[in-house]
Amino acid sequence: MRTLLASAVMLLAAAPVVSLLAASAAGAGPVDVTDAWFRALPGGLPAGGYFTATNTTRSDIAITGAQAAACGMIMLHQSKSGGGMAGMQMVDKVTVPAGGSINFAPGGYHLMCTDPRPEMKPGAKVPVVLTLSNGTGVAVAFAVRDAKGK
Ligand SMILES: [Cu+2]
Repeated sequence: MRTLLASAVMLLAAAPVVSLLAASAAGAGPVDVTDAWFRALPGGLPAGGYFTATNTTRSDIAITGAQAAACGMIMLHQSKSGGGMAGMQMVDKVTVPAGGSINFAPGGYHLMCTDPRPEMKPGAKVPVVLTLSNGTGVAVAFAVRDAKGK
């Protein structure tokens, strides 16, 4: 049984690369994304994106980027020493360990959505595709909250 399961996992890992257009729905892919939200700020300021990513496979998978029509540009960022624009840096990738999860949260890793479009307003949902190191993407609907995170 154990061997069968391992074989199934191997087969899944060897599945053909899925294009971003066919990105898997949240909850169905190698990386599950939950509690996804943006903090929308007034005045065209960048919106921070937060979520929890869980790797359901036996191999490390990295989040390598994101695409979102609601953002002029969207990047992976990491806050240093508690936050503020000056305390952030771009990162190339964030590894989600095999069978583990990682939090994108205020003060740590986050998506940085610059030049947010009008649809980035509290109460709305905006689609994001997270790109993964295995060549697939995860489509996630991010809830938009206000500056207080509500
Ligand atoms: Cu940032």
